[in-house]
Amino acid sequence: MEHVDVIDSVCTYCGVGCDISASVKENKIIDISAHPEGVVSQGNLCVKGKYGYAFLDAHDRLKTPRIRKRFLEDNPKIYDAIALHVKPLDETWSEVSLEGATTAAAMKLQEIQKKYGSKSICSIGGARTSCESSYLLQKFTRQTLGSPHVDNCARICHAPSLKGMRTTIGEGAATNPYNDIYNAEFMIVFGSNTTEAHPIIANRIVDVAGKHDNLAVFDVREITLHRFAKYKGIIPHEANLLVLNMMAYVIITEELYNEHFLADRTKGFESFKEKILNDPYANPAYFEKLEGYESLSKLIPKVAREYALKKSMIFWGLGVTEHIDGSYAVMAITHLALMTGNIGKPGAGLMPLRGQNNVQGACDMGMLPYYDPDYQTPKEIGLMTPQLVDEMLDGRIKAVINMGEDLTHVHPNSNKVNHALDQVEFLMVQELFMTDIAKRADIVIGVKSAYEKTGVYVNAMRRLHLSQPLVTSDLPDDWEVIKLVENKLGGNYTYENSKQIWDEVREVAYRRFSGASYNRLERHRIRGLQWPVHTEDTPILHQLDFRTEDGYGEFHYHQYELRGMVQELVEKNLTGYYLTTGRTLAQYNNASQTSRCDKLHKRYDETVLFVHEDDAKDFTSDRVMLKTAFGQSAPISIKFTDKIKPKTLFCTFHHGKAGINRLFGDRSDVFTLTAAFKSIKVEIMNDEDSRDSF
Ligand SMILES: Nc1nc2c(c(=O)[nH]1)N[C@H]1C(S)=C(S)[C@@H](COP(=O)(O)OP(=O)(O)OC[C@H]3O[C@@H](n4cnc5c(=O)[nH]c(N)nc54)[C@H](O)[C@@H]3O)O[C@H]1N2
Ligand SMILES: Nc1nc2c(c(=O)[nH]1)N[C@H]1C(S)=C(S)[C@@H](COP(=O)(O)OP(=O)(O)OC[C@H]3O[C@@H](n4cnc5c(=O)[nH]c(N)nc54)[C@H](O)[C@@H]3O)O[C@H]1N2
Ligand code: SF4
Ligand SMILES: [Mo]
Repeated sequence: MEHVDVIDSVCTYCGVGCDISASVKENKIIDISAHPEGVVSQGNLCVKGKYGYAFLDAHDRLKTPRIRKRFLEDNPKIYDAIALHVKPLDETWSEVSLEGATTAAAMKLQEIQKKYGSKSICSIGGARTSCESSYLLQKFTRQTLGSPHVDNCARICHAPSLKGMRTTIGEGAATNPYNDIYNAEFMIVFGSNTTEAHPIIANRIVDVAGKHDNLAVFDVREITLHRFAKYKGIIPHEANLLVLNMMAYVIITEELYNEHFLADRTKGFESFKEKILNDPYANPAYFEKLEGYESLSKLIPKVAREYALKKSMIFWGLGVTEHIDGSYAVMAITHLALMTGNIGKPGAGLMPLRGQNNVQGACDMGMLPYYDPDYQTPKEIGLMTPQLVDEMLDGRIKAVINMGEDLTHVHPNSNKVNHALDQVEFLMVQELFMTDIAKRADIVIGVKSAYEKTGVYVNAMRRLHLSQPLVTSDLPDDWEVIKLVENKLGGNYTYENSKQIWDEVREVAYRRFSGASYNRLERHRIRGLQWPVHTEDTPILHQLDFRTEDGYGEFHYHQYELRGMVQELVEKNLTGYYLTTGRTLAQYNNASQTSRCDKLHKRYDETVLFVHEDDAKDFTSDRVMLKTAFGQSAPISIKFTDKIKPKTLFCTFHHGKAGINRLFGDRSDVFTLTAAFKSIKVEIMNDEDSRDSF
């Protein structure tokens, strides 16, 4: 019988961080299933965990580094230096050895640094790779290149959760373990399509809601979780802060708050109370004026009451963060927990459902312009990605290092991002595939995926997982590429493996990671360790004090600002269509990995626009193009449904071909510049030609 190895590791996709067991034969994965004792997966994986490994052997996997021919022509000195390493590939690209690629990168970075200064260079990415690689990229950028400009994908994702939670309770991470769902008496899910985006967490929520009928769901459309909810909230676009302040209003006017908790653990409540009571939008009766949403005026108080009187958890997603008031809405969520004492104990707490396998880790590692590792203040604060894009347009950013973030596909205002990248002199991309951004690069270096390397990943409940290789690969790890470039810039990195980098992380970021040695992570692979990890780990945060300077939780009131759909509804003038964008189960973000796994791709191989049946009259062709002042999508097909409200539309952004992100401008969260991907008014352009062709 041929030998099959069974290797335990962690799923490479979403922030749930499921524990997997892979069966491997002759260096090929033949099966992935849930680890039988998996604390996170609990014996189940979603389709991405189960079938999402075929990308490893995709025929177009980036195996050899590439260098743009045009770049070689424009940089004859560099060409001379690496000529022996270069082999023409096609019209656009030459293949080059790793040695040659990193020499070219180092020479170009040095040239740009000399000519335009250190701050003309930036690094973006790192939420899909290991902590070790994220850590090293920010260290290299800050220390070796001397630029403060580092950022990661949290920018367009949960950066408002970090901001909102740091401001009110001093720590921007989930407070409790997923299994506390079983200890909760009441749950609110706000703007998170949990069954699609965090399915193995959703399993728990559905389980408990089925038994105890204790779930409230707020979304702008009907999602699967609504089926299991006692309170089925469907709210207008961009009304989160409105609804959340209303919940605070109910808790205050009905005196449902926890006086002891407020007195012992918080400050600023009296002034917050005063402001909420004088807030013209905070009375839930406001919804009586909004046609189609009247029932919310009764539903919101009911939810507020149960939340306040029970041991409750709140889960949220991008439906909260990807708006202009995302950070404020997160503060409004934490206010609810502070008022009711639903934090710092089992079965309660605040659960921002972070997205990528290591976006929590990338932030912890300091891949943010305003935080060094361990959320320390950096010597100099750098710019956020949207500001960097503006700097590229203005000619001040000249070089971009990109480690797995498909900027031109997933950031808003794709036309603008593309123009900005036209202006830079050097773009280097570390990737698994020739993604949209990789196609624009001067140098592209194929790297190991998570299933081919060792490293630490931090999931959405702060759980560290030491991922180990399922198969071997000759490709470099991300950190090895950085090390090579650093050495060629005259540096002194001597790391020989990821463990050596991690040991440095444990010293630099000791507040969270000092006790999390590889050895311990290995020994506790099943149970897992949640940061901060010292002698013990910390499954529940804030039990004694908040992590603000003086330990008190703080209130930061902000009034809802009338705009968009709510304004049109209140003025009885709802015109045009509001689009919201999001996810589907089988595809993952830019789909670079999932679209290369047949079993996943065939479940969702093109972008579909969901339209309410009553709006059919405006959709006269089989496909439509969407248009805004910033750009136009490709023609996309339509599906009529009663799951969304009239005049609202929903589609995904996974397939770059559809060009959905051309529609978005620079509208973004006031603090973190997180794109307002969750609501944009669009024009519909029927594609009359499409009737014949499809
Ligand atoms: N299958 C799959 N899973 C994923 C990903 C993936 O691409 N595919 N990506 C991962 C990543 S990076 C992330 S960040 C997470 C994201 O996970 P989620 O946060 O669940 O992501 P979305 O589907 O983008 O949006 C969530 C919901 O917000 C709702 N919404 C839109 N506007 C509003 C609003 O104004 N108010 C409210 N209350 N709701 C609103 C949408 O209708 C949608 O149902 O998923 C992770 N998991
Ligand atoms: N319209 C709209 N746009 C959105 C969103 C939305 O809701 N609506 N959501 C936004 C959100 S929340 C996010 S997080 C972004 C996600 O967008 P991206 O960050 O671009 O997507 P990912 O698929 O998470 O990862 C990016 C790339 O990392 C590569 N990769 C995987 N593993 C590794 C590795 O180990 N090393 C390296 N170097 N590369 C690797 C993958 O091949 C992939 O191309 O999209 C955003 N864009
Ligand atoms: S829920 Fe997330 S971590 Fe778990 S198997 Fe699915 S994609 Fe992987
Ligand atoms: Mo995300």
